[in-house]
Amino acid sequence: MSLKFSRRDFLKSIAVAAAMLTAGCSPKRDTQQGPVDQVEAEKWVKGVCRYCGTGCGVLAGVKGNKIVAVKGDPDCPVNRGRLCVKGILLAKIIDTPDRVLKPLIKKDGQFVEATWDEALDLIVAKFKEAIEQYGPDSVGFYGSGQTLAEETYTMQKIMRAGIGTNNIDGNPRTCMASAVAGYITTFGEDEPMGTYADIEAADTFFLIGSNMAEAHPVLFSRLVDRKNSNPNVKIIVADPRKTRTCDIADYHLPFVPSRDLALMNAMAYTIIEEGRTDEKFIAEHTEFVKGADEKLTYDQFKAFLQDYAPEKVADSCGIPAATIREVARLFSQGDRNTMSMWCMGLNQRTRGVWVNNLVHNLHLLTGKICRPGNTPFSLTGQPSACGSVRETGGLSHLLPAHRMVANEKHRQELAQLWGVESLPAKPGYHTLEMFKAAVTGDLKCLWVMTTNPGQSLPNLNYYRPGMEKTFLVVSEAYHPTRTSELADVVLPSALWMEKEGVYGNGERRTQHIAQAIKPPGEAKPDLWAIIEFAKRMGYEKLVPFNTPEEVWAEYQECQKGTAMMLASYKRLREGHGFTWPVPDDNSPETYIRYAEGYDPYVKPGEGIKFYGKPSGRAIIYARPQQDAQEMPDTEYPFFLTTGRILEHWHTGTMTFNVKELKNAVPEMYVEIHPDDAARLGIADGDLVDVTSRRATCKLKAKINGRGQPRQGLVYVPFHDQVLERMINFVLLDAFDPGSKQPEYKICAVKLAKSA
Ligand SMILES: Nc1nc2c(c(=O)[nH]1)N[C@H]1C(S)=C(S)[C@@H](COP(=O)(O)OP(=O)(O)OC[C@H]3O[C@@H](n4cnc5c(=O)[nH]c(N)nc54)[C@H](O)[C@@H]3O)O[C@H]1N2
Ligand SMILES: Nc1nc2c(c(=O)[nH]1)N[C@H]1C(S)=C(S)[C@@H](COP(=O)(O)OP(=O)(O)OC[C@H]3O[C@@H](n4cnc5c(=O)[nH]c(N)nc54)[C@H](O)[C@@H]3O)O[C@H]1N2
Ligand code: SF4
Ligand SMILES: [Mo]
Repeated sequence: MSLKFSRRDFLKSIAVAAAMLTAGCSPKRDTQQGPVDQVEAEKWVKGVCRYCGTGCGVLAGVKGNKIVAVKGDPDCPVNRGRLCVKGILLAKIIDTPDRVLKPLIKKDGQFVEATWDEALDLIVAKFKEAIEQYGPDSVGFYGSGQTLAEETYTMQKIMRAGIGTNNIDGNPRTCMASAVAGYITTFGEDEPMGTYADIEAADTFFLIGSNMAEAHPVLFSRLVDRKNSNPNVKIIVADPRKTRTCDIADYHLPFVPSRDLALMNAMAYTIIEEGRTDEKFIAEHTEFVKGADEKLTYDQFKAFLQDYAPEKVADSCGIPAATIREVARLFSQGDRNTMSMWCMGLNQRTRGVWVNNLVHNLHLLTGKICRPGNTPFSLTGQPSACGSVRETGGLSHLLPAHRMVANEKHRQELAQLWGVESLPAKPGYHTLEMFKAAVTGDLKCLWVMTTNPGQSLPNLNYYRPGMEKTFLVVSEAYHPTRTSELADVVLPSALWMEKEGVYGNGERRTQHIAQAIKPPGEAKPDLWAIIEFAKRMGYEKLVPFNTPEEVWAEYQECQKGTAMMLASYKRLREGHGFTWPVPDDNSPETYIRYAEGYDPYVKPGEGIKFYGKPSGRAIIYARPQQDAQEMPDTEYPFFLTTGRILEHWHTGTMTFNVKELKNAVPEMYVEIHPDDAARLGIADGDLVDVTSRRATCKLKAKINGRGQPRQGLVYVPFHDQVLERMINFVLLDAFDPGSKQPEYKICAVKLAKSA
């Protein structure tokens, strides 16, 4: 590995960065990429990209106590040296003027610097007082899919085994909860059965509600490679908006928002009607269910689908029946391998779980599952939503290693392991409930870590006053943010490679991040703050560890006896990530779960076994079309959807600190269909009022931009920090009754040129 960038590398890195800015992915693998103004390093330290769930391996070039360059790790199987523009520019998020360097305490409305002792003593006093007066459920923790696994594991243990409450939730509730519930209801176990390697083995790709080109750019580049090297590959993109992902699509289905339940039922109808099912697979490995657990026969399921003939639903979906039939045929064609990928377009919905079930249905009906290139693969958004939250038990209803709070046996197993009598059985608050309890005053103390809910929750006019009212602790790397400004105490956090720990990406790959540099000022790893808090609360016995490695060793004990065994620290330090299950240090990583020959928990002769279900069978669900909670009407005639763009990350605390990214897209905007704009007399660049029943945002119109919504739909990215452009004020806070995930993707608005 060369320590110095040559002039050629330097020029190449500029060219690569430029190509990515326009295309969203790098043209070639194994290129060396680093920030253009920093070209020398003393050593390269192995880590994982701070941003998306793709989980690209990185090497951080260190000189003194500075990261001077970041390049893709050529040995990481995820990206093989590639990075997108955000990854390349990661070094620039570290030395910024808005880093928090000392604990801050709010006094008379002003933040004043404090010592760690003062800050922690105050937090402990407030938590103890609330618990004594109002009980353990009067406090809560709101975490993130961007924490390290060790941080969330430790915090959830303290909340449950120490304080005695399940009030621990996190932003994966706003992100992955419907995918989790989809996998669990259908297969009995969370997380995908396949891995990214399925991309290189699939022929038909069904992308629905995912803008991979901008949200998972390096993974998208693997899809581009697959298509370029194999002319037989066909890509179907189902999204109400034409996105950059459609650039490589053979079919784009711009259906009416929220009508994808009907769309996928129509595909299932076609597959059955035209005899394109795998009857043997259905008979051996599936059963049919309606509602929660009402058993159906196959014939009853077929009868249910009669309402969804493509010809019957074409108009309401906005997609011609012939197109629906065509993509159903492509999906189910016998000699082709089919991989589905989806993301927030399905999850952030009041019927997010159902619509997840419907993707699984298509794979189960056709038997296109648990074989290379055949898989329903939910794309994970955050770098460690899987590794740090779904796996560690970082949501109010989960316990470590995919156990459930509602399961008494699971609670007992962990109570025994942790040396406590019992764990609380009462369900904790899910995200919106937790922030609502802050509004109503039921939640007295709230600790927020590695997330920015003051900007990222929906219906902000309702929730922000609650954050101000409750005793709010915010662990942050930067200040002010839209959440830290509402805090009573801000704790300065070490960022990314200023600390050591583990991330788990969207393909079950557990990867280690080494510490490359020391944090600035008095910033500390969040794990340190959590352990100090625990000790001061009197829970010394629950935190018999000081290092992430020691936490990991205990966490591995919790995994024993489950099908979710992760790699040891030794292996993680040395290797380039392992896709679990890896039952011991000699086990290879697992490519395909539930399949004999791949999954160590499936015995010889068992073939395919969905062991998450007592019957060993996966469930095909009858799920009817249900529209979004708030559909357009005469007063609010447009659908509004929200999401991401390539250059920015969520609330922008990191990416607006990188001048190349900030300059690329300095402010957010509203994408409008040209015909709608013409009708309303709106020209490109005009300031537009986007108004819902809850609030108005003022945004510049973007017509024929990189994304083109269908008629009647407008789109706004949610990265802006300026109050009048923060679209989350406009959104409603309806959520899925099963997963409790908010419906960020759909509400109704009206548009008018700003006065
Ligand atoms: N650059 C960048 N990358 C990121 C992130 C980031 O902030 N910036 N965040 C990461 C995170 S945490 C996440 S969760 C992922 C999200 O990744 P994606 O889900 O791919 O991105 P989004 O832009 O949120 O939404 C995807 C698409 O859903 C579509 N959609 C809207 N309504 C519907 C509907 O009714 N049905 C369907 N099927 N689709 C609909 C939208 O038009 C949009 O194109 O991105 C990750 N990657
Ligand atoms: N309108 C709309 N809203 C959405 C969505 C949408 O599609 N549309 N998507 C939702 C989804 S999927 C998601 S995942 C959420 C994301 O929403 P958030 O999690 O609220 O957004 P981030 O900007 O990722 O917040 C992470 C915070 O952690 C801080 N940070 C970074 N590193 C560290 C660290 O090591 N320690 C600590 N303590 N802090 C650190 C960052 O500065 C930042 O403020 O947004 C949700 N909100
Ligand atoms: S694709 Fe995702 S993980 Fe990879 S470099 Fe870009 S933001 Fe980082
Ligand atoms: Mo997310």
